[in-house]
Amino acid sequence: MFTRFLKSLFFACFFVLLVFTATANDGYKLWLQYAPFETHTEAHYYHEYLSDISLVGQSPTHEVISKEFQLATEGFFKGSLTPRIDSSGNGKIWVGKISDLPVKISRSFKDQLEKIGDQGYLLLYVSGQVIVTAKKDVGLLYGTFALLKAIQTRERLDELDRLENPKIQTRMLNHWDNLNRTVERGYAGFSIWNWHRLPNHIDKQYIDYARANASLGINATSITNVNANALVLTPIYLEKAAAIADAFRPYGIKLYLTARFSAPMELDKLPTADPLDPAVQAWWKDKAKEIYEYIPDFGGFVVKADSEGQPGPHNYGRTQADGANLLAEALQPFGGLVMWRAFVYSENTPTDRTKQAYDEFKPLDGKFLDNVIVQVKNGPLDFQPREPFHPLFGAMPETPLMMEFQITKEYLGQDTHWVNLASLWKEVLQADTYAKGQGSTISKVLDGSLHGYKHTAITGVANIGTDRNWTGHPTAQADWYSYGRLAWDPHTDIGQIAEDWLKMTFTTDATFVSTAKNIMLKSHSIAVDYMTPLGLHHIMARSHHWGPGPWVTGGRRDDWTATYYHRASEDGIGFDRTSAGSNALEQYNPAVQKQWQDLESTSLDYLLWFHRVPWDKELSSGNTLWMEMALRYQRGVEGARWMQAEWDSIEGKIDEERFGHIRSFLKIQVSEAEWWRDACLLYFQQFAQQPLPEGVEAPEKDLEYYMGFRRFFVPGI
Ligand code: BDP
Repeated sequence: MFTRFLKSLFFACFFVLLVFTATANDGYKLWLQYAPFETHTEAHYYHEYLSDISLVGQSPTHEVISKEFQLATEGFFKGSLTPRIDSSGNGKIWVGKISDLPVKISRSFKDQLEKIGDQGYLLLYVSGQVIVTAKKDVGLLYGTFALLKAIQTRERLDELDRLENPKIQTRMLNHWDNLNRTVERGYAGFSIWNWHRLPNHIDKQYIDYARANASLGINATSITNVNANALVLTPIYLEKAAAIADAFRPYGIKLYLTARFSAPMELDKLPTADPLDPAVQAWWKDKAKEIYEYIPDFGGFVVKADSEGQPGPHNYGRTQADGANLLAEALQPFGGLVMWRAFVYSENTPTDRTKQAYDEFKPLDGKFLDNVIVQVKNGPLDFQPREPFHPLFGAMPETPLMMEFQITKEYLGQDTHWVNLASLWKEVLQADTYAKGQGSTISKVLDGSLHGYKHTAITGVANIGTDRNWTGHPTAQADWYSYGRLAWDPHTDIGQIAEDWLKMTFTTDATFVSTAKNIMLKSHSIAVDYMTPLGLHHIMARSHHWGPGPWVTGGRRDDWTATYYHRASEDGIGFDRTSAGSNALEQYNPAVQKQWQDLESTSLDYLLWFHRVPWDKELSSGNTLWMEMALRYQRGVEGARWMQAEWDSIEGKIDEERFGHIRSFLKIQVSEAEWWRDACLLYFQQFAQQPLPEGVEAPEKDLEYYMGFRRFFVPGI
């Protein structure tokens, strides 16, 4: 009786507290808000579990788990509940390794338990207890986050029965962060790695970064720019890197560094960096040994070589395999991996740039040591708003390939546009390479099931910086989140991901969730429409890539201009990549070629990527090319306005701070969408020589204005 009274008093106080607490939210807590329950029923229901937790076993990861439960409970109950966490084994929530499970459970659930891999976990409701179990500590951590997610998204706990193993072994972030804390293509402030204060100061942000990643199962991070500085391989920096690695270890995150190919020359004055030179080989072996003395579980190297001015094996007439194997041999005794990027293209534009990586790597299939993974961008050019998938994904059965996605939005509106990248990634992951007949999707290449790769991995170029909310645009947190979920399982439904993210980050309010989810799922095609419809690509402003620049031409190299890619003239527009043109199409499986070789049947989404098309050509939509282009640009602008109106319609459902932040960015997005439409249509109209079709708004300014538009200090370069 008395306990019931105390309990009621507790909930009464809890809700009074809730009502009188300010709701300002700067977004720092990401999707780990652990926001207070919104109804009595919810609070009652979860209270029973969260007040009584058994955590069996001891390790640094167990400590992390215990802290996370405390943090979550504090959030859910506004600090009015401190969970009892003991090791008695009687808690309503029971967390512990399989080896610690009571015999009764391990016997009854033997089959399920045997299916749990090294990084997997099982969430199970048995006889009044929620069991979180795993083979290894890291699985317990992932399982704990999965349970907390179930609570955040208001799942019933007495129905839990979820066995999860990640589909891809290494799920990574690549930071393009320089040692001076600038971030290449970073739009959310400076680098979070404060090298100057390391190794002695471990910033709280590193820990929160590790928590956020662990909550998604991200288990690797490369913290330095691919345009690498050899200094990071010197003792001064290795000591600092080791401090970060120590901080991340309990969260199951391994540290990688980028390796500059010419490091032996720069750091120790060797006369060459030739991969076949014995002194160079010895240098890398010593260097690897030294690194492992600092970081015993060092993940390995990420390498950009022979690309955009970075040194590499080409400097010595050697192949990419020679280069990768040099580093792989050095790391091999310690179990390290080399992630060798396929983003290699010549300084002189000898052929269509989109063909060069395939030409270079395909003949090397099977020639890499078995601790090398070749890291391939999703498309053959460079993270454009929409590209066909990279042909290498259908061509390397003997060499493990990993995916490189770009989470930062270099070409997609940077920090101020709301573009849900999961849609773009899903398009790529589902694409069929036909490498082993129909159904040979990129997901299956990546998860190793298609070719039986020994190593499987995926990476995303991080969008994280020192901005209080980590990612600049509050909705760019969703890209980090979605990337992590797809890395864990590339087959995950992106609608579900969006829904989970919204509920965990903002509120479970049904109207809010369905409206915002709808915006998210449409946002990518809207951005493609107002930036690069119909397969247009690389028409952004020079160098910083912010805003339109279809007129960009001349300069040091052709394949860094817009005119090289769109080739607009009075006869038409588009890059012919069929056999009549650069024949890049030939790098795909014949079944894929079939989809794109014929102008008439090519999806309009890729039309100008593969074909050169006269302005008056009537397309499958019934419109001429010019009309279709103009209407798509217009549709994109209307889409952005629609996003704005939809967002306005859910005002009041979440805190004013994040609502207002997104609202102001949507205003920028709409005006930049108009800018894109007007600039591109005015520019292309010179060649099409036709009026704008009905329904397309007249541009506000003339072409000269857009071409002369001046920008200062655009971030990210
Ligand atoms: C391009 C970026 C450049 C990167 C390069 C890369 O513009 O800053 O260094 O990719 O991936 O998209 O190496």
